[in-house]
Amino acid sequence: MSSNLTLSREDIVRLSERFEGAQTRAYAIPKLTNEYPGMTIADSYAVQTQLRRRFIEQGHKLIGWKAGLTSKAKMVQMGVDVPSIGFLTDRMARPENSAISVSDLIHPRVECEVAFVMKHELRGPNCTAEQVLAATDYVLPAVEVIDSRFSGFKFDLESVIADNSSSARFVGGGRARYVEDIDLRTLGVVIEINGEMVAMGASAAVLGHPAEAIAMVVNILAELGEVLPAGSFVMSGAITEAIAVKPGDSVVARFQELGSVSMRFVE
Ligand code: 0L1
Ligand code: MG
Repeated sequence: MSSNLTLSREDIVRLSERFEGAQTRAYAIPKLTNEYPGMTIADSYAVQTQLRRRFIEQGHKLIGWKAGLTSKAKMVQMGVDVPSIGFLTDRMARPENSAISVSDLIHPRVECEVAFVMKHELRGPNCTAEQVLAATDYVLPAVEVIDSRFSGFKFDLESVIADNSSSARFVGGGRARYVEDIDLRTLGVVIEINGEMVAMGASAAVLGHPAEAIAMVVNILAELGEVLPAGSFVMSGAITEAIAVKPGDSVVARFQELGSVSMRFVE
């Protein structure tokens, strides 16, 4: 991937600083392609990698990864046609049933996802869904709170990957299950806000099977020269479109076989 770089080292460092500012102080910025119309996906991952290094240097712990834009509903909603990945740190995790502040977010949205916890390391290229299932310790339900740093949630694939695929917060919970005990392809999901059902879907919406999304994460990591370590927490991508939330909202994501995950949003 590095052979397709068009940004200089200085540009990559400067852009990672721009995202660090926008993410930690919650302000919106224009999409990167306004300034760099020729930038490539390799450039985007180089900025994301630099941002990850900056956070790790500051003491954040890398705990896993996420697949983004893995369902048709998400791709249509955001106007892109290729999935992406992003990194997850301990600072993004929130406990189940907690109050999540939106004062340090710009325009949060929630997504229901199946999360995988790995018992073995995986390395690409050519990682398959079967290899993912064999390397999985257990799965659990999760809600991702995404927050694009781009004004109006408007971006293209190059810009959003550099913004760590809109990663902001996540909540894992419900009931952990072994993959051999459930059919991961046919899990139904309903998301309720303030007691009202706002979206529903089935897990096959995620690239046909959520394990395919984890294989995609492993194969993109290989292009970045990285592996997925044992113990990683990996979210496979939204099953429905993302739903905007505001202070006062109570969210319950109900997953067939995996239980529910709840949280509320406060100022
Ligand atoms: O987790 C996701 O699918 C988000 C990927 C980035 C696109 C977005 O912000 O909706
Ligand atoms: Mg997501």
